[in-house]
Amino acid sequence: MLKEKTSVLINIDHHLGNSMYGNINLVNPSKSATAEMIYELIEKYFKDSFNYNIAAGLYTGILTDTGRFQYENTSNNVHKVIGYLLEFGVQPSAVYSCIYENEPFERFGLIKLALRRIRILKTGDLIYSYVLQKDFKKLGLPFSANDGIIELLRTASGVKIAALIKQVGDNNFKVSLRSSDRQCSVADIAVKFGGGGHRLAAAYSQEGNLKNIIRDLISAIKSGSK
Ligand SMILES: [Mn+2]
Repeated sequence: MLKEKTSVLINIDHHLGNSMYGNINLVNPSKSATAEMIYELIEKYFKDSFNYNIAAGLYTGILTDTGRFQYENTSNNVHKVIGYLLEFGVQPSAVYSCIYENEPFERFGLIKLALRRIRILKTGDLIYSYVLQKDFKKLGLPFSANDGIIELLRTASGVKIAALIKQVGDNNFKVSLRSSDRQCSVADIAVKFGGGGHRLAAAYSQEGNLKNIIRDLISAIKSGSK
């Protein structure tokens, strides 16, 4: 007799725009990080199995998903979770150095390109730049090498929105958005393009050429600020 194969897809996420694709959907945008939610599941059902490796993984997930504890949904609770994880011997300075001080030299080439391409709207509504597939190819870098560039753009003083446009296919781009202005929700902009995220950090994908992506982004921002 053939045994029927069954599987259950559990979707765990803290992002607002989650499409609820799982059989079970644990989606809670009030959480600081997806790893915080995973911590709570382990805490509830497998508390005895906590060890250094699990703690280090969850710590890393929380550190990166909160943007090093900078996003506005970074909560009192997530810091309590961090306190608990540290009891297992996780060393913040060692994890930090592993993740953020481990850059291959080629990555500076990518940052250099992104900085050179920066444009700022005169209105101060937007600073943006872009990275292309050929950049990654030329420098021998994985796509993830763009991590952090958007945060760099966001540090510009007096600019409301930062955008990094990333080519992911011949005619396909992913746009990451950050807002430095609490009144200005980049999730609202991302949703217009079928994406999602949080008020201060969101993303969407769009087909077209670079020119069109930039044009549509600027017009969405302009119509949003009216
Ligand atoms: Mn996140």
